[in-house]
Amino acid sequence: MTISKELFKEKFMDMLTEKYALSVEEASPYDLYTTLATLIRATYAKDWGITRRAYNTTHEKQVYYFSIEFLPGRMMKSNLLNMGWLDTVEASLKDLGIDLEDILEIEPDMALGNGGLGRLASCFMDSIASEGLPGNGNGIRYKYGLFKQKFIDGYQVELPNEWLSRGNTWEVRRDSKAVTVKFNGHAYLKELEDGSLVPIHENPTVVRAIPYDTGMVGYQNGTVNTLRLWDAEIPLEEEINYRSIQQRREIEDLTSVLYPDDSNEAGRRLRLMQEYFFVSAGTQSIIRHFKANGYNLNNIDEYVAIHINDTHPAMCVPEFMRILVDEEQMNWERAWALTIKVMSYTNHTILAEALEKWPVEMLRSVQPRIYQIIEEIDRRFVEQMTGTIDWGIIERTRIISNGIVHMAHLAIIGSHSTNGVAKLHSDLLKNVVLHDFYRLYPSRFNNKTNGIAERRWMQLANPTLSHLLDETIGTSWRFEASDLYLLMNYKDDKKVLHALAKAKQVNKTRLAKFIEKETGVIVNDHAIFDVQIKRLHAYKRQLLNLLHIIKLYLDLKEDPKKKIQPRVFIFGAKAAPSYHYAKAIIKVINELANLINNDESIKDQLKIVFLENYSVSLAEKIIPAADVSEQISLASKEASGTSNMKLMLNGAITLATLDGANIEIRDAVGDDNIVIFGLTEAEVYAYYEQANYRAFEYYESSVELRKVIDALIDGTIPNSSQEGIEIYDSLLKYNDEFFVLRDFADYVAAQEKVAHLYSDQEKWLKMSLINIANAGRFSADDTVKKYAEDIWRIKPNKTPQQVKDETHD
Ligand code: H2P
Repeated sequence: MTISKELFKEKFMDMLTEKYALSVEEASPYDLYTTLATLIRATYAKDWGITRRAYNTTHEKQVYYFSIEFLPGRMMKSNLLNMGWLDTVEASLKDLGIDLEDILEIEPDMALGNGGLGRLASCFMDSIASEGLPGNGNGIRYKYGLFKQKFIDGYQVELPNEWLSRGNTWEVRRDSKAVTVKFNGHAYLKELEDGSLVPIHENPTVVRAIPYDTGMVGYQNGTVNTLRLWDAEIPLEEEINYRSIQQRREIEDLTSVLYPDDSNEAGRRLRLMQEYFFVSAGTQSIIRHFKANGYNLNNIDEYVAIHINDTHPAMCVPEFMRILVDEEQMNWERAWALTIKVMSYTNHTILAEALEKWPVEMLRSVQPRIYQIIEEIDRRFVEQMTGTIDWGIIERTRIISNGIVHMAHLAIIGSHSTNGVAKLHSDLLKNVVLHDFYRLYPSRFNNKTNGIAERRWMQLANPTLSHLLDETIGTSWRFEASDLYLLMNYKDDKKVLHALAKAKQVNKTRLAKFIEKETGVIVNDHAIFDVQIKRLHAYKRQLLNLLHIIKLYLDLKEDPKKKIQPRVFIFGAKAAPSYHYAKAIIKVINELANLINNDESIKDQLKIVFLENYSVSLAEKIIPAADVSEQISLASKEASGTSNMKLMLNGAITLATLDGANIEIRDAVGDDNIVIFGLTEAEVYAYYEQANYRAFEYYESSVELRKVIDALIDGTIPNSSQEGIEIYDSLLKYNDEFFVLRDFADYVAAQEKVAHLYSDQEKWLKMSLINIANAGRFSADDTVKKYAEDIWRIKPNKTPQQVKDETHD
């Protein structure tokens, strides 16, 4: 799909005239953006059609990745890169007096996700297409996506993120593919004259689900897959049943926001409805598609794989059963065997939030027929297991117990594969969290360590370093991330190390300018850029980072002559709207930032920057400029992490606990090229077993720590006494759930080591190079290939060129 400059310019100007009747000089940046977006879409649309037809004609098995979150960020630059157009377009626009970067900034982030879970889904979409694998995404087209974060007086304030307000060029509404989804009402089995039973769902609320499809363009291979996101509407023939604004609003609300407030019953119910909505719409459309194309549902498992990304889409299991049994009149046993073969499930965290549980009453009222099917699955499970194993195990693994429906149990029992997302996490699932299930189904458990789309996190985000890599090791790494390893040949090459330093500096200076523009804070761009970017959560321990900064501040105040390795601490994080404690941490970080950044005596030695509204686009700006990657969760709690991989790829040195994929990063780079500290997972579990952690003892026995903790409540940090007390209490009164005090001294020592290492620039640069060179193993391309081979059993389709040759399309 290459294009010459001349042809591009001609097409671009024609499109501008066609769309707006404007010349380049007259057009606003927004006009230019939509013109370019329209042209891009029109260009890949042909391959999109070819890809779809190829999947239909070759009858290759396809995977459908069901996820309540997708976090693609901006699409324009990624599409240009993957089409092979990026350089030509950039140069052509320059000829026309347009800076591509200005146009790219117009695009709102497609932020239909929260953190790692949704971003992983989007990296996978990119990689699945880039590997030419037949794969589709299935999710919800949230009108507002994740909230827009503002800081007002240091507090997080959530504003609606109106990403669709000016339309979305990438999506195609497909009215002809709409399906209906039923909620509420009453379900029962009616006995017919011949004695057979038929399921009846009386008085349901009927909602029309409309798909909006977005092309997922593969990397220079002509494959364009589909991300299908569902919107809810009132069906025309049902309008009479939706007379009040209130009733209409309920339907609108279904796809309004990601994660409705779950601190109240109405919010939780809405969330459950959202889950059934996209599960039912997606599953129905898959089966309809395969039926329409003449497939036999009796061996649907040879054509379809459905992936349940975390427990949110776990109702795929009963919905698939409902369609096969109720609508297609298949017998239960056959349908169940097929369901298990079709479904697979990924667990993304051992925290309770991932193991969703719904009260029986709520599930029954939201979808009574689905509840009946779950009950039947549960009944058969208990029946099948009785007598073969301990009753205790059955009690702990069954789907419905004590009035609660356990969605993870449903996903495991109803699928052939359960995987964790890093080695340690998968081991914990097998040995601890899901151990009972592992005893029942050992062969279903496996590990798939997460990966990242190196295209976005290096080629798009870091052109400076990308060019240096091209000059040093050639361009093959752009296609095959493992070729980054070629860089190892230069680990002692002073010229390359120097060029690496220069590239990092360019990125740091750029970020410093951005920081000044956004926050007014002027940072020293020769300081260590120390970065922690991820959801704000107690287990991720932004608090540990905060306490260390307080320590540095107190040290400098105590001894004004003290010199430290200058640092800029950079944070990016959103707290869930009802997560009070996380918001308190944000407030205290912001107040400390205010204090330190305005303290003349501190000068350039210390700065804190908490950038608002952390997002994929913001991450693309921060990551290339990072020196230090903070991966400091309590060991065992971070399933994998993926910012650790992105930062490593961009040459940051990881400062980490032995948690999640940090362990695999350590294995990849070796102990000398990472800074490890803190409790191990085994030590954490030993504390749990012996119940002998006493946070107070750490406070009591360390003068240094005491000073730091007291600073939270003694007025040192202004305007945050309430929040300071809350955090203080979490540590001392409630015994510090995430062992922050236990790891503090170790963390301080590790940070001192970082400062020391940084002072020897040559050594630091070599470490940085070794990190970049070894980041290839975390390519999502490889991760999806493993999913494809081991779990989904799908193969890359014919190349579009082969298809073109055969079909003369
Ligand atoms: C979660 C886990 C991460 C993991 C990611 C993708 C839920 O993301 O906590 O450890 O890497 O899924 O598997 P996050 O915390 O960023 O929302």
